[in-house]
Amino acid sequence: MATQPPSISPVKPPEGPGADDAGSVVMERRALRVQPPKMYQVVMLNDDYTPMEFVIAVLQELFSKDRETATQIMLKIHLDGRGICGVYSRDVAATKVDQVHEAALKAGHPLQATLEPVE
Ligand code: TYC
Repeated sequence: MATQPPSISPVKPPEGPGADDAGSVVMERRALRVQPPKMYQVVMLNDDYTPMEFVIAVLQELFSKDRETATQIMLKIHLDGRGICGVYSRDVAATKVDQVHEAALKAGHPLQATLEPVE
């Protein structure tokens, strides 16, 4: 991502009696506030067919979870219908969703994931 240069805006000098440099232009340097990037959570959805072990493996391999954490997330999805796998910048989150779908398709499972902006 390209960074914006500081904005420089011309400021009118004071005019009238007492203004010693009337007619000249003063350049004021104002730094732009840098906003933190918007973040996106990858949400995995439950289904009745994908094996639990496959979901655990996906969480370990694509979302860098240890086995215990992956198992807890998988069980949460199984019970609640959905669960958060991780929070990333938009491009990284979109890539993770693609990777989940690619791995599921290759293995013949209907596992689905989506991304949602974090408030
Ligand atoms: N519900 C699946 C089963 O009983 C397991 C599962 C968990 C599937 C999480 C998808 O995202 C998922 N085999």
